[in-house]
Amino acid sequence: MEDTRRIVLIGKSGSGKSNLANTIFGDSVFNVNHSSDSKSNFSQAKTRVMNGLTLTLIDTPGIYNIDRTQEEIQREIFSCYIESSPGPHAFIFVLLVEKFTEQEQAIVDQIQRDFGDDVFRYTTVVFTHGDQLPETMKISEFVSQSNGLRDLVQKCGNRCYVIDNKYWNNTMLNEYRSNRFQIQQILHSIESTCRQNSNGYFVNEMLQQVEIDIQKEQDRIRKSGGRAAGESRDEAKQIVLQNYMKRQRKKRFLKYAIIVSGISVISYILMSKVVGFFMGTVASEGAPVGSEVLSSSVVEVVQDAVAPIKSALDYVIEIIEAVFNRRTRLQYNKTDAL
Ligand SMILES: Nc1nc2c(ncn2[C@@H]2O[C@H](COP(=O)(O)OP(=O)(O)OP(=O)(O)O)[C@@H](O)[C@H]2O)c(=O)[nH]1
Ligand SMILES: [Mg+2]
Repeated sequence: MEDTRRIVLIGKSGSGKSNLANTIFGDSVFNVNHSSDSKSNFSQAKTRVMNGLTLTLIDTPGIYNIDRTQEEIQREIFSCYIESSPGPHAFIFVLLVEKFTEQEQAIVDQIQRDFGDDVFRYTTVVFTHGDQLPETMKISEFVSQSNGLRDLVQKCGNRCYVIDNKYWNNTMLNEYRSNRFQIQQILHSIESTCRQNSNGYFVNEMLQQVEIDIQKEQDRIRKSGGRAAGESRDEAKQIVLQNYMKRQRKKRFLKYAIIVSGISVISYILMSKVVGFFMGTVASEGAPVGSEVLSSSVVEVVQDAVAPIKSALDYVIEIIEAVFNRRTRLQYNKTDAL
């Protein structure tokens, strides 16, 4: 049986992921300077040996913050894949003991879309801010009070636990309200999830491709520099991430270039149409027209000119994006030997 476990902590910013990772390790390993502007952050992985098990925790930045663009989300998921490659054994979905709102539901739906339907078979739900839980209440009772939470926890095989990173570190009186007890339960639950999944880890097409890329890069580094396996893998991960960002930058540049050229073409055609209209009016009538007639005619000319140009440009952009996406995929399949 493999004695390594890779566990990804996921959830919105401020839910307590980094603190939970530190509570699990019993040490301040992850940076907990939570900031709403963690846009430049990538996933971070740290490894410790616990009870004979090599445990790697992957702390993600707030991937699903509402201010994230699709591009940022994709980049952060990619960095999470790199750190958890060849695939995580478990996900911990971190939520606060508070009302489960539409925002939380949207995050659950987005996780399913981004990682695939299978993700909940590998997920354990952990609530932070356990101090907010009424004194005599267990977390299962709290969950049962909300349809959204109940559905989520059911999808996750009823695996749900509660901790409090701030107040439950040294509690001796109440076993349930103690991090020590809850963390043990969480780790047991993750072990049984692994057994249920035949000791395998979560994998999807993207993760498979990321692992192939890392290994190719690692081979290249080893051949060129004779570095140790661990070192070359870390370096390979960095290079694969940089290559991904380069591709993203190229894609963004192309998109802006198309938009700017489109606007320039539209402006040019509009200007020539308007100038042509004035020249024609003056030539045929030999005198200036009334302002009302003039303004409605100009609007019509503009509408007539813009409609076909706009659809033509939409069509061109679609074709270019399709070609570009195909090229990027092909490039990606070639695993970027840059
Ligand atoms: N009272 C209490 N405060 C907590 C708990 N967990 C986290 N906090 C506080 O909540 C804030 C955010 O915690 P983080 O662990 O940085 O949250 P995060 O999910 O890693 O946030 P990002 O890194 O921005 O995604 C910090 O000020 C913590 O001190 C908890 O269980 N109880
Ligand atoms: Mg954090």
